[in-house]
Amino acid sequence: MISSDKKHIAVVGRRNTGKSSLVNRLTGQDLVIVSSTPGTTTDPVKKSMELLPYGPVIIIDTAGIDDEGELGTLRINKTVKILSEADFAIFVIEPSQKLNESEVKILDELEQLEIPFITVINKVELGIDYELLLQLKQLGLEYSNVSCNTGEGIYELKEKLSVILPKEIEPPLVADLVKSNDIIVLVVPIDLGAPKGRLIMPQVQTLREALDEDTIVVVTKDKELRSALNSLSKKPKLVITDSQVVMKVTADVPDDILLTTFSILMARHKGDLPEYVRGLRQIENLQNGDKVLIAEACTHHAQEDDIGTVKIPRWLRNHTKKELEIEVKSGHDYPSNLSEYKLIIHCGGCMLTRRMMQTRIKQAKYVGIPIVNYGVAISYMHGAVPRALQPFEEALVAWEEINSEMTAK
Ligand SMILES: Nc1nc2c(ncn2[C@@H]2O[C@H](COP(=O)(O)OP(=O)(O)OP(=O)(O)O)[C@@H](O)[C@H]2O)c(=O)[nH]1
Ligand code: SF4
Ligand SMILES: [Mg+2]
Repeated sequence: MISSDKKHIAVVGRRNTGKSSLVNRLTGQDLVIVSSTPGTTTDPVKKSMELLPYGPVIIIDTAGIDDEGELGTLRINKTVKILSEADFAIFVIEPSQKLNESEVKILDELEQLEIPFITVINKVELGIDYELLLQLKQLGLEYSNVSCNTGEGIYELKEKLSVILPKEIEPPLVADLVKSNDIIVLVVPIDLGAPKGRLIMPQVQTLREALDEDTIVVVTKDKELRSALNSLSKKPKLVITDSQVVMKVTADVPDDILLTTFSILMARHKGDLPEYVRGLRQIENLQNGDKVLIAEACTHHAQEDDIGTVKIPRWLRNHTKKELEIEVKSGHDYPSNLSEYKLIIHCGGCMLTRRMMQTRIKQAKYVGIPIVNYGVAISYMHGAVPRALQPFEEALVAWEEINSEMTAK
């Protein structure tokens, strides 16, 4: 399991409540620094751990949400950012006093971001304040009692976490599209832009998932695709290609064989495929002078370096025949002027968790900017839509919706 597939658990709370102590207790190791000085943890610290009986998770220690001064505000912002990308939160509080303003604020934040969480009263060997219990009851908050000093309640907390951690199954890449003994053909062009000596993550993950389903996987370059297809004794169930050669592959694969791209598989796995399909409508609405954002979620794009900076801008200009202002931004955050753009073309997000990708889609929706991803946009601009969407009912419905609107214009 790669780290972007593991659930991310953020440990949040006021300074000095014992967040770092709890991370050490949960991981069973002294991984992070604990001290009686408030503000010891300044930057989020991520640790991978096996939370038995749940499975592997990433646990994130954060800075206190009541940190002070200019630096403190920066740290709080970082904590909120971590929170927005977490799948679950552990809210650690002191036993001796009621929740203060910053704690009530973080509860609001959790609610707004729709992050499931558990409240943990630490240092319970010191005794719990009755007023606090009353307040938690009024807020309707359930809680667990622990003492990181004595170890009391830690085992029970782990057990509880295993039960309540989100088990929502992410949409698979291919598992639901195939069955045992089906033949699956993966088209992997090895050109100058391909990374040396290896395949990229979406290809490897798809291959693994297809093998797990007991399918027969044929991997070929685009150049050998025709002879690969001719050499098969039975019709393949599905052909999955790199987006960049989708036009050639569409021509080479007979119409009665299902075809899609790795990027479209990834769009469903991490993102929101129908939302991306609906975003295609905006490509046709772009006007001279419009700003388009090409968003890459990390700085190392494993595919061809120029896909975002050169190829997509070229294809988009050719397709729209408009003078567009196209900007490429890499990194974890969108630019602050997001609302100035008319369209976001997002990378596959292979290094992001589903939650992170969903947050980025939500941010785009919040400012009302249509979003598509590389794979869907590339297939569309190469005339491979709706063909490459055929395996996905919900994407076809979205396509029908916008296609009838676009043709009615
Ligand atoms: N009495 C008691 N003290 C504890 C317990 N857990 C942690 N502490 C103490 O509380 C202090 C703060 O612990 P940390 O784990 O550093 O707390 P933190 O929330 O990470 O603090 P910051 O990083 O500064 O926000 C330390 O002196 C710990 O020894 C506990 O269960 N009981
Ligand atoms: S997260 Fe985006 S930019 Fe980073 S490697 Fe994956 S597809 Fe490329
Ligand atoms: Mg700490």
